[in-house]
Amino acid sequence: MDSPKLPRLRVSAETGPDALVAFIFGAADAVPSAVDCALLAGPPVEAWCAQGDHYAVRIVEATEAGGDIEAATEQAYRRLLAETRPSAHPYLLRIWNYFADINAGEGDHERYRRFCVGRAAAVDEMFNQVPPAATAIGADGAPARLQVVALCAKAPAIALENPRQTPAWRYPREHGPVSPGFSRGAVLDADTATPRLLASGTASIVGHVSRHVGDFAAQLRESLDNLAALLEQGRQATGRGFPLAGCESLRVYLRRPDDLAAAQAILATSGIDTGRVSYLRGDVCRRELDVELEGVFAAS
Ligand code: 3EB
Repeated sequence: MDSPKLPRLRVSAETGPDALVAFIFGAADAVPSAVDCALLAGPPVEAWCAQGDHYAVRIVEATEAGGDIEAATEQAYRRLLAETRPSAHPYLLRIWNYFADINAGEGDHERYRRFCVGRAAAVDEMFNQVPPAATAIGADGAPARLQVVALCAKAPAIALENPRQTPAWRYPREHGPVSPGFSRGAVLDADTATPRLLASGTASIVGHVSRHVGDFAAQLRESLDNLAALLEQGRQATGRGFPLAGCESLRVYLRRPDDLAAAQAILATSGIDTGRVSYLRGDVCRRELDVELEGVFAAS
């Protein structure tokens, strides 16, 4: 879908006493680092404070030569690691990946699966030991542009898995030649008064199987159930509760903009403050799935 008039997601990071990681939906032409994902509805600013100079946001973009998403991904991740590891913020906690036509190509040639191969080829042992929380979404920007946004830190986060879901790094062969390298979530600042749980892209997958194919509402409800189970894991790992009501921001990626009203109706009864929800046009990396959630949750 081409939607040049819709605002785009912008990422900015500031450090200092009021340290802030801010994701701002702004006009694409005004913002060089705008993410190629159109905002369909919701607040134009997503911002959450992070501790002092503990965090840094790094943005890497790569251009696909001849449509080779695997090579572009490997190049982007090599650059990301080369910049991140020797820096003052060597730990990768959370990564957002955006590129076009994520579901194009058949079988192991599907572009998302090639992306997974390129990522796996570039990352190091430190990455694989505790894979970052992540999102990988098909966006509507330049056809040959891969955008990788990484939240980096001075220390590791607590990585979370979801008991309702097979760890992505253990997905069986049927989902691609290389298992995706990401964790289901990460808890930041666990030892402070204000921990935050970052949920990875969360879809209608139970075990490793896509559920409710063709039923948007059921997919969204299943995704919310997965999110609730992840938040419970955060509580068990830290002793702090992470209720849905503590949601500071939720992104809902919709394959079809026509599903917006149905999504809003379901989110209205979820316990999440609807004023915190942004709806974005994006393709889930499994073609049979129509919706994916991700979010930031404060401890109660
Ligand atoms: C899934 O659960 C859905 O490859 O980095 C979600 C979040 C998904 C991150 C990634 C993929 C990624 O398998 C897809």
